[in-house]
Amino acid sequence: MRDDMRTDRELSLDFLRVCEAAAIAAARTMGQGDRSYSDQVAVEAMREVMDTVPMRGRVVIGEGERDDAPMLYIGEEVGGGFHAGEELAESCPEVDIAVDPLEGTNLCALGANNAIAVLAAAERGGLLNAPDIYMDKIVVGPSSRGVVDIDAPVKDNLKNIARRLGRDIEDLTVIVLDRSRHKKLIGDVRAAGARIRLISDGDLSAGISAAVAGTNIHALIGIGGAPEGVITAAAMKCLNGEIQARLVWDPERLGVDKDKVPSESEVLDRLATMGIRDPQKVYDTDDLAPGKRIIFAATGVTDGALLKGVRFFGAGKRTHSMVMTTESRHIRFVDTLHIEGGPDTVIRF
Ligand code: VTB
Repeated sequence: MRDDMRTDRELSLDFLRVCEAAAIAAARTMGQGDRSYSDQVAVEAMREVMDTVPMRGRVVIGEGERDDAPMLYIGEEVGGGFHAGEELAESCPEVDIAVDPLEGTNLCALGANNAIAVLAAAERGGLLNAPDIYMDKIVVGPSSRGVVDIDAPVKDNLKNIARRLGRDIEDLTVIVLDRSRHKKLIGDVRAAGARIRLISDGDLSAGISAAVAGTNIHALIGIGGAPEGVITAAAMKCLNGEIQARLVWDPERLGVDKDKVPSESEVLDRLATMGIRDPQKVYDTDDLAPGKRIIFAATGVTDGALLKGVRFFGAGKRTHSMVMTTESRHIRFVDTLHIEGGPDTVIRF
């Protein structure tokens, strides 16, 4: 990297501001019961602050294709570097960005736990350009790295995780999205003896919790979105965790009617145009986030296992975030007071 370029550490603090803005906007709509409105305000806030970041960013995972998404669409160029003069632009790093301005739109709309605003960034090509289809995932923390296999029976994986953590399977908690497609998985986890936390939404923040000791979450297993799998992988690179994943489009496995999901030929065509030659491939952390220089930032929207939700007080707001980079090896939990009141504003610890 050139000396005059913004360092990843500096950029990470810029991305922190981006996530904070999205989280604050979404949190204002908490409990209103309108998930698309919550999402929309998060997207708008994220997009606005993104342009103040001195970079030449390109969205690789975003709100969808250009035609359907007015903002943060895949391929959109974001960042102040595009508005700067040529000389200044040169000093703005080129980065690929994966955003989820509001992960858990339903959670926010209902005021339920674990909604977050999140993004990951890397050097060009550092994040897989994943299709917006389903993905089967298993996510574990550093202690269990290398002992799980997405194709192994659930019981074997749980046995290995328990051994690594020096406990019994009965002492493990696994997070699973509460969906009919997970009937067999849930049965297998129960039969193995582990405890389960069924969640209504939000497998990205759940995956991150699995990689942080002390959350009492030891694994995330099951089928969620592929784009979120890439962002999870970026977090795993910073947290030394592991994700294994495989794309899924078979309606039977998804437990949905054929007409609810794109047909196999449509999916395969789409994957081919995206350069994915082996649709059955098992992706590991490095396949999903091959970047050498990854930045990850997330801010709590509603209260969660790792992050507190946004709090509003008369003279401002308070946000709780995590920011990390593979370069600096710092995991920062950031508690920010955004003061809007005058000089008499009381700052509370
Ligand atoms: C949601 C969401 C997850 O996957 O479940 C979605 O809550 C896909 O599943 O956080 P459904 O279509 O069954 O809701 C995630 O978005 C991310 O992986």
